[in-house]
Amino acid sequence: MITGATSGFGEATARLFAKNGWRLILTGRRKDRLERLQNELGGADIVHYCCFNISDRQAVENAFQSLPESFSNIDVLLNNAGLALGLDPADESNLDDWEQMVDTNIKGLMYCTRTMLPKMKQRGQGYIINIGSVAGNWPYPGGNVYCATKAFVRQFSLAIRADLLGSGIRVTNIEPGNAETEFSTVRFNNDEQRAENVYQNTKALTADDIAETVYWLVNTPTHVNVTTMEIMPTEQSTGALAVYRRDK
Ligand code: NDP
Ligand code: 8X3
Repeated sequence: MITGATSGFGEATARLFAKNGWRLILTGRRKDRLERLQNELGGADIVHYCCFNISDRQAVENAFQSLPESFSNIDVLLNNAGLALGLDPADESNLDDWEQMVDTNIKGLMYCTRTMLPKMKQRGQGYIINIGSVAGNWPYPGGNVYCATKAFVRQFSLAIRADLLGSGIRVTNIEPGNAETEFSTVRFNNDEQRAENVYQNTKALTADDIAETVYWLVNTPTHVNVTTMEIMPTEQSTGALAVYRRDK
């Protein structure tokens, strides 16, 4: 099951897994894209899609409860749906944007995980792969709530691993750096020029890089649990700590 499969990492992962013979449950809000993917990747026997807003707890529960029998045993949950909105300093940020990031990146991921875990535990197997971010480790100006949501994803991943010890269920938090997807278009409210600038004159990660990472993780032996994986482009690094200097 891949949340946020209508673009970026989620879509690339869906394509790679379908190519390798997996059956998929794909989610997102854009039904036209889900329908198109279902048709492209082999039809309703191979791909089941659920169109819902992940921040709507009831909708998440309904989607899981109404899975067809043949799709009801989930081997891998890729908690990928998420977004950043804005890059303004904390005192100027839009509080609605903050709420939407919390509702999507934190609550949506919580709802999917909690709704799906009991069945995985009952089966004694499964894999939860969360998409965190370097932003959860390395705060930056304007990142404020987005960074904080991804720090949640990191700590939640580690903490549920502790709960699941002995269950046979694996948990990994992937923490990508700069990757060219629709991420910046969404962050900058469809300002394409501003989004393009993020990837200009630098070689960013691609969605396929993350898809291949997910595929590799899933194919490691079941006694191996990669706990966290931070992946940056070669052309990205951390910066120095900032020091404020007063005018003389
Ligand atoms: P995209 O914008 O390309 O994809 C985001 C996906 O999330 C879409 O499929 C979107 O589907 C889905 N989504 C967003 N909000 C909701 C919602 N409320 N309900 C259901 N689905 C939702 O970006 P990426 O592929 O880059 O992002 C995927 C994940 O990777 C996110 O969690 C992001 O924070 C993280 N990430 C991205 C990085 C980057 O630089 N690109 C780096 C590190 C982490 P739809 O709009 O159809 O609902
Ligand atoms: C996305 C990467 O650095 O824009 O999580 O926050 S960054």
